Amino acid sequence: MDDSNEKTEGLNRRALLGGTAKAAALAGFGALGGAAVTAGGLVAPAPAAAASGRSVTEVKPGDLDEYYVFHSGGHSGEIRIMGLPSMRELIRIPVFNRCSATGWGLTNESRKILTDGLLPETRRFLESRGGSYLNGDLHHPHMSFTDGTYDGRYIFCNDKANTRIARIRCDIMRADRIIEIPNASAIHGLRLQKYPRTGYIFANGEQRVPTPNDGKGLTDTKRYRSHFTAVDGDTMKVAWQVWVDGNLDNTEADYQGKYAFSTCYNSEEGVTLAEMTAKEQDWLVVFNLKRIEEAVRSGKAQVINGVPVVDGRHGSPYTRYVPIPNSPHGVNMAPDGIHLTANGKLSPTVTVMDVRRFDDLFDDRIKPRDVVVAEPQLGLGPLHTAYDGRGNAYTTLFLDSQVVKWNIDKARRAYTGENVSPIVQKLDVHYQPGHLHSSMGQTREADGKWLITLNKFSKDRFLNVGPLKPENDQLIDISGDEMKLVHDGPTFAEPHDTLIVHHSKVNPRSVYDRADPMWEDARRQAAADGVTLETDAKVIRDGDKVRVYMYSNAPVFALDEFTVREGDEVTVYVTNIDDVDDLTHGFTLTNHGIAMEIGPQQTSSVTFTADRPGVFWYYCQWFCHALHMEMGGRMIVEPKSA
Ligand code: K7E
Ligand code: CUA
Repeated sequence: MDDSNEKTEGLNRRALLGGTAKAAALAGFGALGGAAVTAGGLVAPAPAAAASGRSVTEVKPGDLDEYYVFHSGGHSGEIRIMGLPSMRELIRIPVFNRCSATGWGLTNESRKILTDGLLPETRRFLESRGGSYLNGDLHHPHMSFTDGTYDGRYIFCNDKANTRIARIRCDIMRADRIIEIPNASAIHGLRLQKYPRTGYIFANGEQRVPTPNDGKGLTDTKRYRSHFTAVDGDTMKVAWQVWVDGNLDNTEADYQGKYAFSTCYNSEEGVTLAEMTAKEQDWLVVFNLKRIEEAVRSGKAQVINGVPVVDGRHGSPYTRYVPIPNSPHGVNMAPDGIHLTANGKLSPTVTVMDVRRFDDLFDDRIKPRDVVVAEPQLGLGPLHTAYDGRGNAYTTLFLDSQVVKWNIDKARRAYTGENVSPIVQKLDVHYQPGHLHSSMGQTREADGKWLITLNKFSKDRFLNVGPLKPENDQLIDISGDEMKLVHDGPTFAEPHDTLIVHHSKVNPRSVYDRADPMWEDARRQAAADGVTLETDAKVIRDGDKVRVYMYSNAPVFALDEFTVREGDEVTVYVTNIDDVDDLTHGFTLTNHGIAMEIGPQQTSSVTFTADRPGVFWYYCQWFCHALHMEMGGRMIVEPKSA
């Protein structure tokens, strides 16, 4: 399709459809596969033609990418790191999922992280189910900030499925703390305090549930609440929560450290789809951080399940509600520190607010809608907006299967009645985009070079791999006046959001620090057993508990056999004493469902019951040496009666 035609006729067609946008949108959401065709009236899209001639995405063999991309893994529960512009997947970070390769969810160290932060009632619930959740729904990874830009310390992310937040250390690219959020249900939107630093993690409990959710008043929906949560990113403790009206969706923070914002749908507070979408307007909730902190400090909050909770429903001093048409979804702060957009989803509009007006709003000098400075009609199904740092915004149009580039200043002028169109260009993407993200675009240092759109449907873009198709993450060059589609990237379920971070911000280790807190328990136990992890190979019997200590040094384990008795509870500690970049070992115990990684200078451990007599070989599954195949040993399990 010719984009220039689309550019000139686009707005009129949308305006025409505007009145029925909601109906079209709802119909489209019901029949997603064909939505682009039915709702937008579009013909089949043209193949990606923009990359003609030179390939701007090529990273030659041996060369490095310029950016890290931290890609959410959606309901796979993990994060993937990609390189940009190559879009090569570099590695995966297991977070809420189990990982066969690394033993995440199996090792004592990772199980501790997965279980320590669970609420007591959840631990009881999981006791008969292996102790920890097996799944997660990771939507929103975000890097910690200092002074409005990424500082390379941590990545925080949410688990919508099981109401959790994880913190990932960027020095080793592993989670070190995962907490379950009390009172709230289904943490969806997650963003970080940008200024002066992170600071707070802001998290939206999307679903409304009774508070406390203790089995009383189950059908009294007046008692249902959505909780907005602020977590202290340093301690990973919940700082406070706020009750709001409606269902919280996405969230964002300003560059001044004064306010957080959340989009809400279901201002109707209904429990069925029809009830939830009945009204033409929902809202953006603005949270006044100082006032909330002050209320918590002076004891005005009620403590529910150990968390101070303030009532931020309509009329409270802690919040203001800005009406936004209709079921707004994404909320995105521009790098100029001034403009905030709420994306209409069921409305073809994006609402632009000037955050400098929020002080007046809280002092009741202006009305909520007075903070709105533009509301351009962009197309059908606006979900998320990104920025290039040059005054332009890029919004995904889910139903139209397009990205629309528009100019913030022109949108403001159009709002005051000037006859100017803010739309710069519309580009077809394939298909149905959700999030999009520009390089460094959620920081003060937005550099306007790249844009990734995360498309929910790939349909015909790749070889048919069966009924379940990959998503399609498309790379768009935004460095010039025109957006150019330059790469199709298939991904597994399901990137909702992504981060494009310049490589200079991130500096991971190549080998572990022996003092790493991750295996503190192993260190303590070894000391109690009189064992030095790095130099001892020992089997310690303690009743029917057996602790096996060994180190590994390519291509040998320090123990080539150990003997236990049927029924023993066995813990194997392996310390990789190789001090060499990229020299990871593994420990796989045959027919016991056990495998774990042991990175250079790392200690890993796993506990199991040796409940079958026999000979079981263990081996190193990480190719480490010319004699890697020979790196192994035997666990001999003597029968009880012997
Ligand atoms: Cu739009 Cu969970 Cu950020 Cu999906 S959310 S698209
Ligand atoms: Cu050690 Cu393979």
